[in-house]
Amino acid sequence: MTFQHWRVGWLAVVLIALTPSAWAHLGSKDVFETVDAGPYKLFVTIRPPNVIPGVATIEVRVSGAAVTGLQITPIPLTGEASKHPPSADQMKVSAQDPNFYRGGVWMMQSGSWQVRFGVDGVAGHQTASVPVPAIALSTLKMERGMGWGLAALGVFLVVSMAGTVAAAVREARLAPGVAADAGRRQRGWAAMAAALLVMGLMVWGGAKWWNVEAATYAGNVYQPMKTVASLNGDVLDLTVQGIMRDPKVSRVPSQSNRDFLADHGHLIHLYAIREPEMDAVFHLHPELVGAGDFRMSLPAMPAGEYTLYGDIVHANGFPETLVAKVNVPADKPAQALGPDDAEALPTPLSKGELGASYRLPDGYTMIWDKPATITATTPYLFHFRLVGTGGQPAGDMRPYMGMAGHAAFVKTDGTVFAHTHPEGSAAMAALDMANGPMAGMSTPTGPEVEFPYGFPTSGAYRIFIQMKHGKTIETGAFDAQVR
Ligand SMILES: [Cu+2]
Repeated sequence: MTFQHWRVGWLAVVLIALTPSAWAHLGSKDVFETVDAGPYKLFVTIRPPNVIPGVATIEVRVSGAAVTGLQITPIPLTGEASKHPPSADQMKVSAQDPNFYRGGVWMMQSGSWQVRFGVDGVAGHQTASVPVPAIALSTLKMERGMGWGLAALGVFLVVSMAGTVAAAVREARLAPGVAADAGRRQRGWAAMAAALLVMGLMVWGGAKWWNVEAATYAGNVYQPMKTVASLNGDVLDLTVQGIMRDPKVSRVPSQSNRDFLADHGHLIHLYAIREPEMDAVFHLHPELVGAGDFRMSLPAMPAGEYTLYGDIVHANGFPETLVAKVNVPADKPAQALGPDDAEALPTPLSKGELGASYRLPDGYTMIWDKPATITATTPYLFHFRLVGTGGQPAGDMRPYMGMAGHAAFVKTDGTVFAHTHPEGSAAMAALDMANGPMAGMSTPTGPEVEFPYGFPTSGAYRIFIQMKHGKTIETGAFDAQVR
């Protein structure tokens, strides 16, 4: 009985320790992606597990050429194992909707993965891949009240078990109503002492075992690389510390600060957002000047405290969002904005919610065809349009850093930051590795852009959307209340 209870107790502790948080893209782990497999179009949602090994759940909405079947296979994004995919699993088509498929794949190890989709239909067999970073995310500290509660329960179990053992030795063979003699009572006390000793050893052993398990698990939990920002005159310096892990001990790959891949033309994409009002946003591209050292001269910025969100991609395709803070003084010298850099100064959060149309400084307007309600974890294709000064659709649309648009979904409490593209939320460099170079690059076909995305949690978000016409990079800002 005691053993069973202890097992339940340990299980509770394990479950608490494994409660999730999230990472690359900050706080937004699910992958939302639109990919083409030949003439088949897939809108893919992958929800990676919070613990590894674990099951990633996958949903696909198909369009384009008619599809008759879908298969999924998890494969590492790089390395020898990426060339030897295991056998594929069939996805299940929805009974209600013939264009909706569901499935799941086991992710056995942390790291940079892809899910390969095999599509059968009128256009024969085609494939496409979506990168998935899979990592054990965090251990949460047990709440103090819960800890005391479990400890009290444990003490109660030990004491009552010792009492039960003592009573059994003392009275089990007595007839009802007969009192135990001195010898039996003495043996009862001895049995209680022995039971306490045995259970004490069990608790001690259990704690020791648990500490070893917990330490191993902590070594296997992903942490973002520590990033420190400093400002010297107008020069911003970002120092990134790598995390090296022993592959024999840790199941999480090392995070090097010297293996960054260029992602749509830059080694880092940095959003600087003034907190807490989110009324100034800059999309910047510092240069790598040394190992883990990014630097740039900042443009004119309103003074204040900024949160910096820097997206980088490791050589194995694993993306990471680096987070740092910097205080910009009022008298900071300033440089002009770089050719790929952009800014916006929307009204402060406290001045009320931004509407679905955003007036840009040059008289253009960006419009969000906003859903009536937005719910957390639901995949959406968010649609934005650019109209000119006379209300006509904007002309002369250009790709902005190789894409029809860039989006940043930022929760106002700072717990979520996701920089995404019309292809989806996977890093472009990883998408290229999965599908071949330039597979994902979208060129604007008109003054509109769509972003597949699902908000991870309910609450207030501010969304920054960027599109380019002529030489002008427009940054629109929108607010969303997510249920
Ligand atoms: Cu981008």
